[in-house]
Amino acid sequence: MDRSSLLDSRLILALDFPQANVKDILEGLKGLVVGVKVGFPLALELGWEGIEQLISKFPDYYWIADFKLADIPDIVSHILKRFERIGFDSAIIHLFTGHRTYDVSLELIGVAGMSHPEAWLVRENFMKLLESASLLRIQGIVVGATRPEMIREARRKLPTIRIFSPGIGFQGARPGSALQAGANYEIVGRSILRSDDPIKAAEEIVRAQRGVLHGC
Ligand code: O7M
Repeated sequence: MDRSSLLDSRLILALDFPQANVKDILEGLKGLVVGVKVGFPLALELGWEGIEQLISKFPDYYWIADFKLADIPDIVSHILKRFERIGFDSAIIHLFTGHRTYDVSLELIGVAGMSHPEAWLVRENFMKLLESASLLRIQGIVVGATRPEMIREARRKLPTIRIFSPGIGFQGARPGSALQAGANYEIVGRSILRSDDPIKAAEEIVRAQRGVLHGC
């Protein structure tokens, strides 16, 4: 993503919980955050039109539709095309449903590893999910930052895929640690949005990331 080098940031904001000042926050984070991930909590609150308006007001962000799609290919394909029209740049899909190339310009990101301790079934099938990602020829995968050994394994198996890692801050992983293990982006929600000063919280994360990437 060009925006990432432009900002010298690998931070993706998980805009999970609707808050009144969401537009001010997005305005304030423009120089720090590469992309914004939205999912059901925000969609249920704002509706699809609300999300579409938000995307059109902040077109510079890399917008990720996180609805973790896992249906038959024709349905997934239909939803992806609709996401494209809403203005999303990418969408998150599950990888256990099989392989199919989708005729969309949206980038696809598959869930390969999850950050929460209860995700044992995902962990046990991690290698197969990586294989599924490879067969699908998708652009990115999600691997939890709380499992740096899984990030390292994913990086070894899929050297060119983009790795998105959630689990920083609130879930325990240190900012920059996923990048250190080989991820490309760190997804952060509550540590920024629940902070008294979201801009400062994001600045601190980006500073830690730069420390890892540039050794400063
Ligand atoms: O920083 P947090 O913990 O407030 O938010 C983390 C975000 O990452 C939140 O939006 C979760 O839905 C998401 N996430 C995980 O926390 N763990 C995972 O394993 C996967 C995801 C995710 O984004 O999947 C696409």
